[in-house]
Amino acid sequence: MKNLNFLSLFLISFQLIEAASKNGVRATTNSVKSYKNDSHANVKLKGLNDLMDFDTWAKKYRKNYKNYVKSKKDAEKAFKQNAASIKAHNSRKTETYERKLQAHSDLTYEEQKIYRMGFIDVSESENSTIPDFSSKKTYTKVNYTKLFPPAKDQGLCGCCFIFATVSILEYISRINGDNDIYSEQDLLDCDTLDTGCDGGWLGNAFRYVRDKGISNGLVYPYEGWNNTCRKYLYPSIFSIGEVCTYSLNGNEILLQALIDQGPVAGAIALTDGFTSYSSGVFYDKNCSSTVLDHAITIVGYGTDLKGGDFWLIRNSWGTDWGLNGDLKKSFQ
Ligand SMILES: *[C@@H]1O[C@H](CO)[C@@H](O)[C@H](O)[C@H]1NC(C)=O
Ligand SMILES: *[C@@H]1O[C@H](CO)[C@@H](O)[C@H](O)[C@H]1NC(C)=O
Ligand SMILES: *[C@@H]1O[C@H](CO)[C@@H](O)[C@H](O)[C@H]1NC(C)=O
Ligand SMILES: *[C@@H]1O[C@H](CO)[C@@H](O)[C@H](O)[C@H]1NC(C)=O
Ligand SMILES: CC(=O)N[C@H]1CO[C@H](CO)[C@@H](O)[C@@H]1O
Repeated sequence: MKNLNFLSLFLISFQLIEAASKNGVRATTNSVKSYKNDSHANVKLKGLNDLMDFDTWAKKYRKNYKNYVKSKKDAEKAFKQNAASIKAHNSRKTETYERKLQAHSDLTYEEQKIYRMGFIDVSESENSTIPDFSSKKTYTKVNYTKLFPPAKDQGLCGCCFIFATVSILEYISRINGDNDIYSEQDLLDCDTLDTGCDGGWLGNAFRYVRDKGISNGLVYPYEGWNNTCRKYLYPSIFSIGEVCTYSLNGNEILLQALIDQGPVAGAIALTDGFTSYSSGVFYDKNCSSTVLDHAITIVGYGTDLKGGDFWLIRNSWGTDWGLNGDLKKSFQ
């Protein structure tokens, strides 16, 4: 079993949330976020646009409303509202990003918040003195995506914090030349510091890996709901040493962390626009608070002619979402 002696977990605060969603956010941490039969989560289709009607869309994503979180009628209603909102957004010349229909366009924004996020912000920052990023290197852009496997899909289970954690471990594996895939299901089933599909904290997930290690994702694959722990069947193949948590607030410190340290596990607030992001630089003027509810990985940054400076965000909603699973988020 490989053991890394030191791992810094950087947590950042993105100011990105709809004012209207503030009250709803916390409530979701107590609700059931798992659904056992998300057969649609891994459908991968490219080139879908926002002009499909419901039946065409449902067929393309192989939707089956016999065993789903809502009825077909309610799904169609939500779909139509989403499609209208996407169309209106995409027709506005002032927007710096485009939206599209996605595999979960039959969920309302409120339902997306129940089933698709799951970051519980315990506002812990054990290690308050941020390391001295003294390299003083500067680059106009950084893009670590080649050092990650393709974006994975959490399905209808609020365990984004596990995917963000595992993505950092898989990055470490790639810089070590191992190309391992690690098991989100291991943490989902066995990390009792967190609450599986009901959400959790990045720091706890990293601590689980420190204490118990993590299994091979190819032999203990993702199922999308909290099942019984089968760690005894699938022993750990990797673990980490020390876990440190820091809050990186501000663009400068995050830039330097990305250059000196590599990708950063963090969290953002989920907005309606985010759920249907397609391309361009995501900027949501409704964002005002520091309430965070969705864990992601910051895998780079760059500058776009139209949208300006952006962070490159790796999400855990599959490769069909966004830019092959990524989003460019404005520095603003
Ligand atoms: C999941 O859905 C499939 C197809 O609709 C169905 O055959 C299966 O019984 C469902 N499983 C559960 C656990 O509901
Ligand atoms: C981070 O904080 C933990 C808990 O207080 C401590 O054990 C650890 O030594 C600290 N690490 C660093 C690098 O400061
Ligand atoms: C990052 O790199 C990947 C793989 O090399 C590439 O496909 C992607 O377009 C890049 N993203 C950005 C924002 O530059
Ligand atoms: C921003 O908030 C306003 C008022 O709550 C709402 O009407 C609008 O749709 C929101 N914009 C986006 C992009 O979600
Ligand atoms: C991570 C997590 O929440 N695991 C739970 C999954 O469900 C079992 C059985 O209900 C719990 O014991 C685990 O704590």
